[in-house]
Amino acid sequence: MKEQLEAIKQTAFEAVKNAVSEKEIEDLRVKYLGKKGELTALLKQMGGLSPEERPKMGQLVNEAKSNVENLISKKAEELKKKATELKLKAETIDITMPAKEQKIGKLHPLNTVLDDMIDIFQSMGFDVLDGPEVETDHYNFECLNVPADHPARDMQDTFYLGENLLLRTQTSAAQIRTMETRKPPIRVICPGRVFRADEVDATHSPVFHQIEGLVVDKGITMCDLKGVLEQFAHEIYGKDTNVKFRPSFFPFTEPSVEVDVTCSECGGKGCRVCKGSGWIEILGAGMVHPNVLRSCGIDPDVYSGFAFGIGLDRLTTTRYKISDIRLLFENDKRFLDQF
Ligand code: 2NL
Repeated sequence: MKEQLEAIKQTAFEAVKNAVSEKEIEDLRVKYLGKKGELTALLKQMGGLSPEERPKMGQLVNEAKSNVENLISKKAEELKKKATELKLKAETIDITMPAKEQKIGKLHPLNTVLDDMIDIFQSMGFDVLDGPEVETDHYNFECLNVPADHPARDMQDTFYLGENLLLRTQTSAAQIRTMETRKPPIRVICPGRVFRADEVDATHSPVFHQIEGLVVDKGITMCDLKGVLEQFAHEIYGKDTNVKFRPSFFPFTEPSVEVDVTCSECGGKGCRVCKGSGWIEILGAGMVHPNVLRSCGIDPDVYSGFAFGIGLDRLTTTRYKISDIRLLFENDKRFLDQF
């Protein structure tokens, strides 16, 4: 029996020493120390021994059991540590690897130019207003002193949605509502989408964008109009840009002007962009017509004001040298990614 014990011990030690996985160690634990294990089986055979031999042998088997047990525990620990080390090594993160590029959205060029314009007017004390794109004939034309026989009212030029409903042709209506509800002093700009039944080509789109401005107070004169619009032109095009006020006509302003700036393409020499004139028209403006003030319940004998309308699309295409206005509305990602 002693030899048997010695043999089991030897093979057990050898097996534990050679084990390479945690699973293998667990199997050995069962094989030698489990309920049906080899060393346990030896203990069960002790009944056949003489009473003198029994305690001695019992001690030996128990010693062997605890030796094997210790060895197995140690080896198990060792293998577990090794496995963890391997796992950590395999999962190492290389922090020197370049990061994956995160694609983030950008502003549409129209919005970039609009934001600049809003900044300029806000710094001069203007509020920014919004209004509906579907308007009534009353707010879009009547209040603005546009007579019934004016070509703008023609079905050919305006998108009518019904007898009196239409897609606004300018953002003035939002300002008309302001004059009806706010008391002067009024200083507002209204940026927004406007619509005209134009033939579509490289410089005309049926949908485009406008910023209109309105100032009403006691004692507002043409000087205020010139000061504000010159300041605006200088902030957008730079201090060296010349600004020219040219007489013009709009039904809603009297007198009316159009404002030109030095062509930024040729510096005023004359080129394809300015059609040889050296000037680019950027906006229309004028002193608010007394009829318009009256239609909003403002007494033109007490108050006066000026208003202006700026096309956003052409400002954007000239700033970024975009050859066709339609590109602004197609939302082609390859185009938009350039800005
Ligand atoms: C242009 C001309 C203009 C206005 C718009 C306006 C608004 C009110 C009263 C009077 Cl509430 N006028 N707006 C005035 C003059 C010109 O736009 O060519 N825009 C691109």
